[in-house]
Amino acid sequence: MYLPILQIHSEDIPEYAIVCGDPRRAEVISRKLEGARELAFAREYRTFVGDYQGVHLAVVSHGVGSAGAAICFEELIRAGVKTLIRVGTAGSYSEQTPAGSLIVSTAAVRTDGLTRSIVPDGFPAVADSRIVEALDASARELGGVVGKGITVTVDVFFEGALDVPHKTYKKAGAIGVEMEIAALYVIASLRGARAGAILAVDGYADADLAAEYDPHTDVVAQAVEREIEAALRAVAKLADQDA
Ligand code: R1X
Repeated sequence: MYLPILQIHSEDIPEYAIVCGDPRRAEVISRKLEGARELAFAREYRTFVGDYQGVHLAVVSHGVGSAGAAICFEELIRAGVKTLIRVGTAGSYSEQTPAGSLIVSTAAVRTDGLTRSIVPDGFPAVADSRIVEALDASARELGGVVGKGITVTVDVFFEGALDVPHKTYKKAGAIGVEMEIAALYVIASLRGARAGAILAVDGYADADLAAEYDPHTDVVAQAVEREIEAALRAVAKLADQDA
């Protein structure tokens, strides 16, 4: 089967995939694989395949925002992917997870427009528990601060006339915010796949904690390195369980 947006063929796509927003990050991740091969680079969607500890997997970029990322998730699942792990960045709501920490997302608050258009209100966006466990264990093996909990998926990066109610989400127990996980978890549920996500914190989203936003620091780069390693180890653990 040909997937026209990603411009890939299902025959080339394995059951495991790591997805990330940034096409350049997909290339960085692919360099950790044995026999890595780029299959396509169409719009923001860049697809590699290769092996990690004997497990064949795809690494694919999905761009920024739920609507565009949803196309990537849908086509990957149509191509035969059954396990999707998002490796991304997030703003934190908590001083327990400052810039440079990792967050494993157990569920996402659906404030995005995409999932509102495909499932009813109240339908949950939840990670697969075995993926959460594998990501959490792998992240802890690597050291550094690791938080685990509910994240919020928003469509808004720069606020307009309306406020994004970060304080309310924080009060309700969410620990971070990003822009694609709700789409990932809902689409995985709809299409019978499993999904999880690990995020490198690049600053505080909470206005009371936030300094100037600078995601290009050493501490964030190191966290991105750790989350990539954690996601790859999680894929190896899951493949081992599946064998
Ligand atoms: O998910 C968010 C989005 O893809 C996190 O980083 C991007 C915006 O900077």
